[in-house]
Amino acid sequence: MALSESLNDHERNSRIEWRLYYNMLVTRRFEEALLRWEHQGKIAAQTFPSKGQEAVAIGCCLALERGDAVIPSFRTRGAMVGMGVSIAEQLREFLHSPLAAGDSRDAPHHSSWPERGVMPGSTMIGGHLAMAVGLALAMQFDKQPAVSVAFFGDGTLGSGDLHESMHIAGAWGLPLIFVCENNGWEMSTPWSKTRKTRSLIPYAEPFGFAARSVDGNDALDVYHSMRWARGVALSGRAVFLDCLTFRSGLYSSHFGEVRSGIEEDLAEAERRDPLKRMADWLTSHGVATGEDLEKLAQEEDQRLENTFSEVLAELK
Ligand SMILES: Cc1ncc(C[n+]2csc(CCOP(=O)(O)OP(=O)(O)O)c2C)c(N)n1
Ligand SMILES: [Mg+2]
Repeated sequence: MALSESLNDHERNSRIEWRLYYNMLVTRRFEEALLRWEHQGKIAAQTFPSKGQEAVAIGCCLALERGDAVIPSFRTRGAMVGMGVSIAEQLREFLHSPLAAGDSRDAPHHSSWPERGVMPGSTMIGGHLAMAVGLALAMQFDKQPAVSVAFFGDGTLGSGDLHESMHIAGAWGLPLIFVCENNGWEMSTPWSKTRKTRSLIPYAEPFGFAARSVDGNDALDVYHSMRWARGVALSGRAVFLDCLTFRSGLYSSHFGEVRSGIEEDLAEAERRDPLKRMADWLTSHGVATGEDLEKLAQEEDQRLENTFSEVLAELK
């Protein structure tokens, strides 16, 4: 008998490694479906695929606790998934269902579910960071055992909002965690054209942030780093997690790929793919077989199509 057969569903579903894998899978298949549906003319809003970067959002959000709040970047779809917002709820935003949160007036990549800890983002790069600082200040005032988390891409370094936000959060020791989705690109501009170091830690530490370099393609490293960050932030020091990763997909479904000479980087990203690595962990530790994972992906695709039909029916 394969080891995986000796684990019942409850034992498997309660394992953090399984939950990390499953949430990353949902994020990837959902974004692939969004691209497909857009090409088929079934939805109109654009998608900013996080392919290759899913471990950052999922590893962080699964490490959080009730009462914590996150503000996703325009590319952090996984934060919505990881905070427990269902696919139906997210699809309602794309399809303008009458049941959509906030009347679906927001772009679907900035939709929010405050009661679930998902706060509205901003299309202005860096525009959400001061709001995350404000949330952290409110948590500190109210003596809540909670943290405020903001995700942003490394292209945000050029935004004054990042520096102003780090300045005040560092000085006041707010329960704030900044998570950089450091993929080395700012749209189609490589990092070396816009800053001195690939890492953003040298920019964060002088503001008083505790900082850690994270393998953003390793969901377990991200998860444990966020557990550490949460403890530090609650003890009175803001934290910067510099998650090194690579964007394997397009900038967005409306904006074609113009990064030339990235073939080797793409091949390396494929080898270090976060889902593949977590799948290897699960199979090598006897938590699942390759067939289990294949079946799971097929079921997930079917569930997505069913959910699309259900949400579409709400419009009639
Ligand atoms: C204030 C502001 N300036 C410029 C833009 C246009 N813009 C959209 S995304 C982006 C760069 C994003 O870089 P990064 O956050 O690293 O995202 P990546 O493409 O790597 O995921 C820019 C300049 C914007 N949205 N807001
Ligand atoms: Mg980037």
